[in-house]
Amino acid sequence: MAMYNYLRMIYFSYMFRAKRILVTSALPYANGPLHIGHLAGAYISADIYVRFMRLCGKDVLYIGGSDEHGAAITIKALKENRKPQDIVDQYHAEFKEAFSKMRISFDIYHRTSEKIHHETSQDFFKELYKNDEFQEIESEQYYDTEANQFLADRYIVGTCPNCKNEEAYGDQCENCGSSLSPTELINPKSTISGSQPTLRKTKHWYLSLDKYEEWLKDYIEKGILDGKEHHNPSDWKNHVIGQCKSWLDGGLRPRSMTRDLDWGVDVPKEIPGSEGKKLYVWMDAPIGYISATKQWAIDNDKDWEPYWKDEKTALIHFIGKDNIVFHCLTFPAILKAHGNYILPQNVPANQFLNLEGRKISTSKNWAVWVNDYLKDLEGKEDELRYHMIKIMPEQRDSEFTWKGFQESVNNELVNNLANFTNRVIVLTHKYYDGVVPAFDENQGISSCHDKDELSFHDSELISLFDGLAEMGDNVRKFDFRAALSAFMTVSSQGNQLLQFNEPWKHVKDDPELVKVVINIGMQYVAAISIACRPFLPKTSDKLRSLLQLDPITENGEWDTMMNILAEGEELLIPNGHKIGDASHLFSRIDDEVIQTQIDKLMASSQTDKEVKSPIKTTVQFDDFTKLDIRTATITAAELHPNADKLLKLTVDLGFETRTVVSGIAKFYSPDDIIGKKVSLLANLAPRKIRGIESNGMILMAEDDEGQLAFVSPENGMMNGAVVR
Ligand code: B3M
Ligand code: ZN
Repeated sequence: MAMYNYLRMIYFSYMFRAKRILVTSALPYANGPLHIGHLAGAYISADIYVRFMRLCGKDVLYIGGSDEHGAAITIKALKENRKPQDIVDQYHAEFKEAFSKMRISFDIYHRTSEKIHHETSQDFFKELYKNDEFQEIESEQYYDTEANQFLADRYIVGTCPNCKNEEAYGDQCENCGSSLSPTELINPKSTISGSQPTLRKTKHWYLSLDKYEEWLKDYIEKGILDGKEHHNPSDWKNHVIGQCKSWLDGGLRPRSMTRDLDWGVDVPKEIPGSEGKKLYVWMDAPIGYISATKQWAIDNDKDWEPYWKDEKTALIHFIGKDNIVFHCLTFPAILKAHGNYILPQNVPANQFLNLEGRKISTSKNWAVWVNDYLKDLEGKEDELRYHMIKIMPEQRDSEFTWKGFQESVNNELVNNLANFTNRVIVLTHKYYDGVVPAFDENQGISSCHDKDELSFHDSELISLFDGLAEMGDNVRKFDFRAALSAFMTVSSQGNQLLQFNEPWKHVKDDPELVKVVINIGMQYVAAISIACRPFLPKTSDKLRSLLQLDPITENGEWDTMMNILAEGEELLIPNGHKIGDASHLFSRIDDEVIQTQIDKLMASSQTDKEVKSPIKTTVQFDDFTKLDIRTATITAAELHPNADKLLKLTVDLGFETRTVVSGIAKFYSPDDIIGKKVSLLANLAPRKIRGIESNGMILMAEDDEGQLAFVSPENGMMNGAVVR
């Protein structure tokens, strides 16, 4: 067989150089069940990466755990009249089970209520205190006089000054996403007693983030740490750097690292004035990654320190975009202030996953709960993983729909992957009693016998190598959607091999061709059993057992495979190897199953859905006919010179053009809407809006979350048509 060392050289020079890799996934708050948005954000992505790196023989440690502090948990406890510990025990157990069923392969799944975590974070706090990293600042904070306590930001609700949402929290408005401070809220109310809180003086320890501003700028924008090259910023996602930059450009201010709370890690008692004070949850939670590593080291008789202190360790945090500032700015500053710790090599944060056209919302029950899925679609864990990877919100928000899920399973997993592997296995049984056939090495080499010419078998295995190399490159770049697509292309190539050569037609007239085709097919299936591992771990086990090959232990199998393919001396599944019986890897998901899930989603979100916009009082038909609504096309659009929220539009009614001012600038940029078909209320009295006369109104639909959409006629309708 030909030697492909040149391939090998090119390929292996790209290998990641770190000596060990420490991977973390955000610690979910133990105050409510997991939904698919969590999975898509920080868990499936991390799991692909760690499984792949283990397959490459790397020393990888994967840390997870529950975040059991913070006001979100005490609020839940208060609402349900339970103890916080009781709440976190419940959700910690649920998370552990859900993650294990979804095969998220943590090396440890820890929790922040453990003693080792309290001690580790207190040690951090003391060290920072000793290093003079804190400023003690007295400020006025909201106090609930009925409940006799200071109110954490989350305990205060009020009207958002930006979007007027009446249920904004003291730290953030979940409607418009702006981060707030409690004193910005209009009409603040305590969620404990419902009373209006009053401002009282209190003292806290503030980390001087401003002091680290330049240092953080170097780190984030240039990848330079203490004057040395640390990483290449172009390896980071644009949206991650973009978010950090906007914080840095806005100027960093000291951030309070403590709270007046009765649940959390105590401010160490050695520190004067510590009584009644707890660490801010965003101070202790990331330290949770360290305490979990310590616990793992104790359990496995290992040393934790190289993972956090040796420069040859690459630290990677997988998180959702709402946690970027804490992992890219605050935590690095805490680590720096402490000293002797490494900093993240990359923070490949994901954006958000929407569900059936709306934002996932726990309070509105608009979610697919992981534990429900695991019950309702038992055994279909890899199917969910597959679809979530395919739509992973890597660069921008994306959307889960049940129909999309069904299509992924039926068209891709069943029709492509399962179909190919099954055909190869069935044909091997049919023609060769389940034994991988030996083949003629010269098959397909043209008669001139050029020494460098590759045989049919060799060249097919080179394509296989190329496909796998592309998959691997994309995993290393955190581009998991592209990696999955490269993987599926390998399976499609396998299908094409069968389709093109039609071995079933040539058993009699060209038995050598059939042998070589089935042998190549078997090499593809064997490669798939390894390559699918990061995405579809359960399927990998199943396929290995169908092939009667050793189970994957994630201990260098990828490298071994790539070496075998590159050198061309051995095969992935040897000639003469006997495989097991055929069985399908995936089965189709029927329409009824999908409809049941859609109905369930609609019904559960309906139960406690208050109608935000009740139907208005009845009008008569004559009232309606007074409105002259016409179809029209937007032919020009520009920002209103005097208002951020407005666009100045030119609309074509067919028989005339109009200028219309519309309050949609937050949702659409001018370029996006030129050419858009719309409905226009054409006989609305003209109005001057910020200095521009508007002649008519474009009709928009607005949902409960304030999202807008055009009410457009179907394609092809003329301009000026009457709507009635
Ligand atoms: N618990 C927030 C979240 O679940 C927070 C992450 C902590 S990571 C150290 O989104
Ligand atoms: Zn808002």
